[in-house]
Amino acid sequence: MKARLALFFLIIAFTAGCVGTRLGPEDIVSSPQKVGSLPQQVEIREYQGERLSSVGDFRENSIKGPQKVPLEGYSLTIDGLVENPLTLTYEQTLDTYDSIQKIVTLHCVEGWSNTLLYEGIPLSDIFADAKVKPEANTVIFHAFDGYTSSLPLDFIYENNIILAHKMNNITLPSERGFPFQVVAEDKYGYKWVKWVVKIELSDNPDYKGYWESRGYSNNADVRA
Ligand SMILES: Nc1nc2c(c(=O)[nH]1)N[C@H]1C(S)=C(S)[C@@H](COP(=O)(O)O)O[C@H]1N2
Ligand SMILES: [Mo]
Repeated sequence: MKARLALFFLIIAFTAGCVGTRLGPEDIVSSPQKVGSLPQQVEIREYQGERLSSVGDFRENSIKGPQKVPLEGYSLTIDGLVENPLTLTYEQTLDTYDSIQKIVTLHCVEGWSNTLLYEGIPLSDIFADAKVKPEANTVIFHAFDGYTSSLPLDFIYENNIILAHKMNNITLPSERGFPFQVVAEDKYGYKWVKWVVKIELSDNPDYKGYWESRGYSNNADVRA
């Protein structure tokens, strides 16, 4: 009898442990959909014959842990070296700009990587509206958790870098950067800023973001 009771508690503890440490797909798929009245979304794991990683496959190691950005009061700001600074709500951003899809792999410096279908707005479309000044050459992304990172403006144009709002066909889960994440393809994960609140056009190519100022390369090219 005592042994049975012990086994019972062992199972409970084990189950609780699993739930506590691992994010189940249910948590992820259901959380951001409360925003507005979006229809139920289902994560895809395959696209045009290619297997995709899951939104739950990422290691969560953000500098201040996962952020829950409230849409109430949220705005995306584009400022710095622009003639026409922009302040857009989440809805305005999605209504104003068309999105494109890309399958892209994120490589973290820790050695893991994930390949997903990202959907987002080409930054060049937003920059066209903001009227980037000719002296701008660097784009600094500011996040809700105080994190920053930057990319060369030319790199963004040449690779048609997007600001993602969906991954694997579902709205970005809060852990993964809702409402917006930079999809800095071919650059290490620390350039993929999550929870973007401000995009600043700058003329300082030596700007150093959070990890860059702690010794990581500002170039961040993933070695092929
Ligand atoms: N705002 C913000 N964005 C961030 C980070 C962060 O700490 N804060 N971490 C970066 C790093 S190091 C990686 S590898 C990618 C993916 O991190 P994740 O696995 O925690 O989602 O997000 C990047 N974007
Ligand atoms: Mo990372």
